[in-house]
Amino acid sequence: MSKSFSRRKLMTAGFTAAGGVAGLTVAARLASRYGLIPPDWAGVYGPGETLTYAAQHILTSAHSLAREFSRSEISRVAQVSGEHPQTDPYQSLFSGSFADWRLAVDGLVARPASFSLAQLKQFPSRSQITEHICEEGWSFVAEWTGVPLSYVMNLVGISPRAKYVAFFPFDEAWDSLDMQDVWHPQTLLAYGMNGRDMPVDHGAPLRLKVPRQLGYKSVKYLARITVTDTLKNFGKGEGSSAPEGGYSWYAGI
Ligand SMILES: Nc1nc2c(c(=O)[nH]1)N[C@H]1C(S)=C(S)[C@@H](COP(=O)(O)O)O[C@H]1N2
Ligand SMILES: [Mo]
Repeated sequence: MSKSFSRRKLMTAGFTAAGGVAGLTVAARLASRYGLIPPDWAGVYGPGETLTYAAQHILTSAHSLAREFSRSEISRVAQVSGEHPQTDPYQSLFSGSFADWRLAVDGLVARPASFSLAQLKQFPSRSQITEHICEEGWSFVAEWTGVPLSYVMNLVGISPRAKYVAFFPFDEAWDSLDMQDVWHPQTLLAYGMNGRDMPVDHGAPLRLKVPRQLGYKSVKYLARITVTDTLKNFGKGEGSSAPEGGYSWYAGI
């Protein structure tokens, strides 16, 4: 079946969905056939989440870029969401200026690895000035510097079975991305912000930066990254901690 035909069919299903639950069920079935089901599809808003995720994947290209800004547009104030982890092991790593901190990368990879901050800083870096948009309604523009996630994925050699990469911080706010966002050039493992090391409030020593999605996907205080073919066995099986708080796993903007 041609790609354009399946796209048209799915969009038609989207319009049908406006007509009610029957339409949503049809849309969900089509989305399943074309691999467009998000991991939190079974919740209260399940069919609706599927439509959002499917529509965005169909209507935006895998390579479309989030807007980048000029230096003069960097916000003077960068809001902070939440507190840095107050317990060990984070507290003692912080006391030691993160010299003993490591990023573990495991799961469906040929060469599981553990990277120090110094190692990550030696890899090719990218800087981008993008807008951080929180689901609570505030936003700011800042420059983030880091190593593209794709570079690290290539280094550890991920399996063709990989469907998602899950990100575990030192607090509870874990999340995951599908491969489209994993390979996206603006998806960074960021250790710098506005020309300095990542401030503690903003996720030191390393955070994820995903400018095509809402702020909560950009996990701060990273400890471990796991490559997987299913998210069913992590947390409540909904792909991230967000659905537990009523937010959707996919937060495209
Ligand atoms: N580990 C962790 N990552 C997190 C959060 C968190 O509480 N813990 N909050 C998220 C939310 S809701 C937002 S808006 C951004 C805030 O990033 P900032 O504090 O750098 O502005 O981080 C996201 N990443
Ligand atoms: Mo947020």
